[in-house]
Amino acid sequence: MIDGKIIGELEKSALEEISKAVNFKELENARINYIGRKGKITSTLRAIGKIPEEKRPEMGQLINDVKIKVSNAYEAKNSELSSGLSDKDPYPGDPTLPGRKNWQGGLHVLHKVTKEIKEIFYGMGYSLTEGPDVELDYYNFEALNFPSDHPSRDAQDTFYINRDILMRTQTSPVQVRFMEKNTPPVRIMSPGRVYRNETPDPSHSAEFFQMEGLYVDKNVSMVDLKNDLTFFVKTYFGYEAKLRFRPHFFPFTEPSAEVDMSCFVCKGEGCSVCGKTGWIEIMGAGMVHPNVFRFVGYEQDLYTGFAFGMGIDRIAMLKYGINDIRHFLNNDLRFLEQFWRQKGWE
Ligand code: 2NL
Repeated sequence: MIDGKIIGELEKSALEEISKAVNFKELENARINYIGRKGKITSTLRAIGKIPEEKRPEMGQLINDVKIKVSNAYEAKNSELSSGLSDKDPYPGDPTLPGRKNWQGGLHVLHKVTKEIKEIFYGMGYSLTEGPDVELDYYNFEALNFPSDHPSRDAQDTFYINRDILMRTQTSPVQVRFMEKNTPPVRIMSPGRVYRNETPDPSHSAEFFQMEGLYVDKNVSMVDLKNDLTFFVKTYFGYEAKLRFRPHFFPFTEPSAEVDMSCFVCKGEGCSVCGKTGWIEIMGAGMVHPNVFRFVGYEQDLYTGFAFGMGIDRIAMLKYGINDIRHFLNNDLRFLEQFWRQKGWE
């Protein structure tokens, strides 16, 4: 039967247990024991209906007061423990152990390589332009002098949204948009994600990153192109690097070239990195085709320009010895975190 004595004893032992608690676990046990859903004070309060009716108000008041007191004691103890003011914990932990490390993330390796490339071109006076990943067929192909029967316009190579809209296959459309709105001199770079309908393998991915550059002014020649690209390659891969320009074809440039650098592993002797040739292909480039100027409304007789494009993933793979392009988008931290503490990177 519930009476004042039992309630008094409950109060005493509850307050005692709370005051003795030296950590959250003990405090939580005391709370569960007394004022939790199945605690002694809670169930006593619930059993109030079983005592004679005339005693209920008095006992109810008593047990309620106790519950409030115990709850207050619990709250007080809880903030005492939270503030760390309790020095009664006999197990404060071993202060000689090393502290817990703060987990810190880092930038994605492709982001960092993009940044490094950008810094070099900023140094040559290029500025940054960006544009949409979802493009009009007009900007991605038409204005870049791609004939309508060119194979890269096939749905097999390109992700089409509909007949006129597609995922950009290069970042050149960004530069076309820029030329439409600005008159020469134009000296821009456009990094970004591009999309091609590829089956992934160690050197192919349906999404990868490109850095394109464009310089248009009066009297821009192939010499200027070679100069800027040579400066970039030497700055990024080392001064001893040599460049080689091989004739090639791109619809939007004429003449066009593929650009190789001397192999930084074997210095041109021939090894597995360069496929025994001594040369590594790193980008494509050329003099902007007059038709491109016609599309953006530049005077073809007044201006000339060069353009180039490189795969950022490919540059990153060469720079850091990565053997599979698919690593970049797998988001496996064991791969990504290797590049967070490289020398010279913040
Ligand atoms: C490659 C080749 C290249 C360009 C990109 C370009 C842009 C405009 C006009 C003319 Cl707006 N050309 N871009 C030119 C030559 C090559 O990229 O193999 N990229 C990975």
